[in-house]
Amino acid sequence: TNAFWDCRLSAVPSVVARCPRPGVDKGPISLVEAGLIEQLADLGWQVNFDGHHQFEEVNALADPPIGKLKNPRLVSRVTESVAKVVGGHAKNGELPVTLGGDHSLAMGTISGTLEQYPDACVVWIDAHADINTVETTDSGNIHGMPVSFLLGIGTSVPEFAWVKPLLKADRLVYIGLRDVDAGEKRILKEHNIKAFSMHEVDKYGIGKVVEMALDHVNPKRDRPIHLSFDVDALDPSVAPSTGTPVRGGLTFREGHYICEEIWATGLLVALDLMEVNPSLADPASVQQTVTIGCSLVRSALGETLL
Ligand code: Z70
Ligand code: MN
Ligand code: MN
Ligand code: MN
Repeated sequence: TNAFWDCRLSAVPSVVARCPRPGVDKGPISLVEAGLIEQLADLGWQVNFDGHHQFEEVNALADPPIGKLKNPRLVSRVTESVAKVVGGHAKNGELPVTLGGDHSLAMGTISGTLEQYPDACVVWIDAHADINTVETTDSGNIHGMPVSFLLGIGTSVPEFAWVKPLLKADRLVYIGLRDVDAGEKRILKEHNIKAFSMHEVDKYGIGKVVEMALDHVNPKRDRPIHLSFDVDALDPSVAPSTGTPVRGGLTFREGHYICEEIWATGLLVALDLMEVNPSLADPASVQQTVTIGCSLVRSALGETLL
């Protein structure tokens, strides 16, 4: 899916939310409608919600593919604007929470974070590596490519010239991978990118995996952390309403454990919760996914079990 919703919360002291497509693709605004803002306020956050940001003028653009890339102008304009908004909130000392929507939005959110915190690291939770380049992409879906743009690998696309290659390969770590394209596997090896697939989660357990992941990107536990969480990292039985469900994913507790541990570092500076897509399932599945989306965000923002 290449629909865009970008519902943003910025917390510590404030939260903002936006949704670019009115009507049909309400998407992650469902988390806000389900009471996320009140839930965060109950956790003690001062929440600023600035309504839906609209991108109607971009949606109206003629946007033929550039090479294989689908909706390149739409994705570029929206993500660039997201980068500015997230960067602005980070600059104000707020913690931006972005609810998506297409994971290509992370090009914007991570650009915004790294602009303000150049030494930040990225913890990317996903079934997919989202690291295809113009050369390796089969689908042309830009949600399968944001990481390569942030790293500055592959042939650059003039339409995306605004994306600065601010992310270093050793400041990135993945957890949850299980659907990685052949070209992406090559890129991960070539750039020595640390990735914990579901195989490692099975082998070591989630506790050890999160510890090893943080030891890799944040050995002294002194770097700001951007957590980019794609709900499809969770098993489809846990979070069914997403564009590309892949079986064999994280359990409910494994997903929440990751969020709890990242929060416990005291280093979280930005959070994405992406690929929640309520248009793709029956009402009960949607409800389940939205509820879990809210509880993942709460866990990442300090909710504890005791
Ligand atoms: C595939 C591609 C992807 C999300 C699918 C899939 C990538 N590697 N990411 N769903 N969220 O199209 O590049
Ligand atoms: Mn998508
Ligand atoms: Mn993703
Ligand atoms: Mn994914």
